[in-house]
Amino acid sequence: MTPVPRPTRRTLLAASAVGALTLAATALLPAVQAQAATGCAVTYTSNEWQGGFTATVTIKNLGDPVNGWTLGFSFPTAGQRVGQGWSATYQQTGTAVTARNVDYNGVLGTGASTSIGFNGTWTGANPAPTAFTLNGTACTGSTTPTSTPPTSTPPTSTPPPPTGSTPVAVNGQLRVCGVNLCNQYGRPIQLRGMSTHGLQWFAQCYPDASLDALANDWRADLLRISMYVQEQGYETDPAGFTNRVNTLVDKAEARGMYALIDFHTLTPGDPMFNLDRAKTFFAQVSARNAAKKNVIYEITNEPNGVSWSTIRNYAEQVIPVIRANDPDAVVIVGTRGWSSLGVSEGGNSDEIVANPVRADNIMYAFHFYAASHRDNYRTEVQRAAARLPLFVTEFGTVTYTGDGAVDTASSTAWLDLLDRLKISYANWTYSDAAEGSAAFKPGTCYAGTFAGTSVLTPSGVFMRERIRTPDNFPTS
Ligand code: IDC
Repeated sequence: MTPVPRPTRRTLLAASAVGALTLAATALLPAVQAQAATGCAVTYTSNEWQGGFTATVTIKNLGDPVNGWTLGFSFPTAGQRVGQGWSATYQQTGTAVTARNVDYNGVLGTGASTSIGFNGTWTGANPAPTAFTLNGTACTGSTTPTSTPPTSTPPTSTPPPPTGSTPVAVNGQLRVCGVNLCNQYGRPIQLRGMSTHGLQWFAQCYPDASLDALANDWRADLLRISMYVQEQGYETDPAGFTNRVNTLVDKAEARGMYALIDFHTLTPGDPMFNLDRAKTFFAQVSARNAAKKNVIYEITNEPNGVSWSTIRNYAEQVIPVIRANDPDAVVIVGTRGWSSLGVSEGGNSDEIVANPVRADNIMYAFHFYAASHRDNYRTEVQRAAARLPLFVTEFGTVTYTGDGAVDTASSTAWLDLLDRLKISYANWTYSDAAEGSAAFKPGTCYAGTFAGTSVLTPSGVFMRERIRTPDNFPTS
């Protein structure tokens, strides 16, 4: 019998340096014992930089179901400290750390997994922790598969022909391919749809009848779910807003539409202000919606007054939280100057090309308001689109205030450009707000009829005409 090679400490550290490290049988025991072990298995992934790191820990329960758990582990060096965490409550004494479940992830059935994470600091070296335990039982199990394919690997077999005709039935799980958004057949597509207004103000605009009209009368591909964080939004009731978002994800899915989950930061413009909230929110929605094919994550709406490097740092902390639960979902990152690729603050997309977010399967947001943003913005989008995957997650036919008259010429120029470049878009807003950007006349939502043109504003009429033209999704 060929002896199983025993991994050395050095290979363990080398694996740690490239990112994902599976602590199977704490990687130091012969493989045969790892297979025999039960209890739990832990995967520890860390992204580190000088002095700091973000860790993601996936816990798999291989034993009896538990209701409430404590994960224990030890840092190999005294210089490693847990800082801000999410999806668990952390305590550290010396090098020993415990992480206790929070209320939504305490139940772990046999074979179930959950992901938690934290930001930490280190001095000297930052090796992966050892001696993981779950409720006191050593986690010597193996997390399978041990060779998870990278998220950008194209499907190895051609998917079968679609069995339905909705956008999600035809296109399936999306992924970024080059500078495009591609469908399950690996072909570039454009999604066209509408954004909700702030859920805290316009919940009455999204009953079933409204989503039926969006799917069947407007024939939209996409619903952007705009969850403000401030302005009486998420921060006032995290569980309530998370539920509202999930409900709309389900309603979009039931009608075959994609759902873009918009963490609608706006003021303050520094996404870092909401970093902890973002981690908590995205840990929950990505765990809950991981199996769905229709979910796209937009991690920050419109960063403003901050550098690209700050936005990038935010993205590189939030994306791993999503990936830990939903590894194949597309994630969209906001850009500098209210998602203008930097243009509204005197920059351009070169800063992103020079320092892209270090993650696969991501796109960059571009926003415009047609009556305010014209040729110089269009020129930059056309230039950037050759180098970066772009998604217009929000735009208006009016001025950037969200009000005023439709600028038909500029809106048409914009949408013709986006169609030609196959850049997906969502229009602000599918609501009856008393402002020019709203698609419905004031009072429509409480009246409860959404289909047809009689309930629409000029912006609504214009957008419905653009969106309801036939899609052209390749299926082979
Ligand atoms: C606007 C709404 C308006 C609301 C305001 C408050 O239309 O009713 O009072 O937000 O925050 C954006 C933002 C989006 C803005 C929109 C129009 O993403 O939240 O909505 N806009 O001003 N960026 C550029 C324009």
